[in-house]
Amino acid sequence: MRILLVSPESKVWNSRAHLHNGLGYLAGSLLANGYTDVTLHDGAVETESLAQVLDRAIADGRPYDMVGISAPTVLIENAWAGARDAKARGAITILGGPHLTLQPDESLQKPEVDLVVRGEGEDALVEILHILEDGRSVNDVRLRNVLGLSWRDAAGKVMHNLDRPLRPDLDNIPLPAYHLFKIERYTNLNPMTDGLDPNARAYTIVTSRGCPYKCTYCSKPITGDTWRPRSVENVIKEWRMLVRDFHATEIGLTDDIWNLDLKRAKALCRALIDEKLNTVPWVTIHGMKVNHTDLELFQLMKAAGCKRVGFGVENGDEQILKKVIRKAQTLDMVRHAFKNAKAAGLQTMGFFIFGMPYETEETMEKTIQIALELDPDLAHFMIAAPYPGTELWKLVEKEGILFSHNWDDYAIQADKAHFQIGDLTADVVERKWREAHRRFYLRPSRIARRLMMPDTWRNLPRRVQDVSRMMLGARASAGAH
Ligand code: B12
Ligand code: SF4
Repeated sequence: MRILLVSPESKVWNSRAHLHNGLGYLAGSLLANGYTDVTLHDGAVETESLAQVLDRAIADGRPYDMVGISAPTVLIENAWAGARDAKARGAITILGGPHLTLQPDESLQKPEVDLVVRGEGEDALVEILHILEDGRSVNDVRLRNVLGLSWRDAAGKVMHNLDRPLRPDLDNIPLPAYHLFKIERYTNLNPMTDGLDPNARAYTIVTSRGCPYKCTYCSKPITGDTWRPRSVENVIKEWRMLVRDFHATEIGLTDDIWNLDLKRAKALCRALIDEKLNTVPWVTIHGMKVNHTDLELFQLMKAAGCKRVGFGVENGDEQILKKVIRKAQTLDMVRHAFKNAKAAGLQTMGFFIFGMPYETEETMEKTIQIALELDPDLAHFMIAAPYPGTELWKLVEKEGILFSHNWDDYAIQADKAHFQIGDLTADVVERKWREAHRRFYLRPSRIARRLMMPDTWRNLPRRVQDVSRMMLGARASAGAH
């Protein structure tokens, strides 16, 4: 069976060319189960369109039998377009990923989508292919045994099988098949700070899945509320592969919360030092949770090669943090973590959200103030985006007005507010968001620091675009969706 796994091309601003860990895992499981003819198409780095790839396969007399497409909410329209291309060329189409897990029905209304996988897909995909490879149809009754699958029966009725339980034994999942990616094309983890070297090899790793916290804006449809760590040995095995086999020059941790268990986090750092893997710098991509840190952890991270840590600060108002975001952390905990990380010699990054429900101009001003006070090397200011399934989504549905029903408008790093609740208008949220960028980045000390960085000059056109978009409110011509 010829299989093509696809991540659609993204038009979301600031999207980076990160390895798609999920597709890597799916491919790893397929290979381990005897499906050896697997190709990966990551729209973020490809030069050919999906249609061109499919046409070339047909012209070569080796068409793809199955095309599996991955989609978070913002990419679902692109995923449907990809499914249309694949279906028109005779392939079976299977969609999976965060958005499909949240809204499986919507995609099964589309004739171009044959099957939808909800939740983690490694086992489900293998089970489906076992059934389909006998030449059976996508309506075969045996599909009802595949947990987490949504499908149509022979009469066309949409069926949702029971959910697949989260796999507790992550160590037993085959390692991601990164050799199938165009691995040399992943050159930066963060376009605002990295990407200095066009020949860099910047890869990501997931050391645990899930998070027990319940921040109201956070969408965790795949990894869930139960924290499932990989053993330190198993993580080191993959880390070694990234460094020794794929020559990584930078590594990013993309766990929901890699430091939930402080003891394990420290053990991982010690193992990186012992294994001499600390020569390759690494960063935390998703914010660390401040209340599971101490000075020793940051010191060990530094010794283990860590270059930069990110923290979810979110808001400068204690009440919004506690009652609206339910972040389970106080501003003093945030201050403490920043202080320790800086003392250990790490660069810092902060994530801040504007326009959560019940915010006012004053609470957003407090967010700007805390950003200025913490003074991270990099501040990511984002506008609240409600994703289906989150508490924020439910609240907006109940009490607010949603401005757009187009899924491709659901980017967090967009420059437009997505909803209004109460008196706080979109204009005020967008104005404070732009003001945050201006007041944070246009301080003389910042400008001086920025001008010293070589990438400022190397990427000048992009920098000018970013400045006009974030600080003046002008739509960037490229990248904005
Ligand atoms: C790393 C990461 C990124 C990276 C790379 C994303 C990527 N290409 O994988 C970057 C920084 C580029 C990124 C960008 C964005 N991200 Co992001 N990201 C993550 C993060 C932290 C980890 C992803 C990961 O590796 N998961 C682990 C792997 C194993 O899971 P997976 O990829 O989902 O794949 C599994 C299943 O989904 C399923 N599956 C997936 N695809 C398919 C396909 C088929 C055919 C099948 C059968 C199964 C299947 O099987 C896989 C294996 O189990 C997640 C949080 C999370 N924990 O998932 C957020 C997350 C996916 N991102 C999110 C968001 C909002 C964004 C942005 C929109 C932010 C923005 N700019 O506004 C952009 C979207 C741009 C884009 N092109 O995707 C949300 C998505 C919410 C939603 N409802 O869609 C998440 C869940 C974070 C959150 N908690 O809110 N992101
Ligand atoms: S934002 Fe981070 S800490 Fe909060 S629920 Fe999501 S993953 Fe967990």
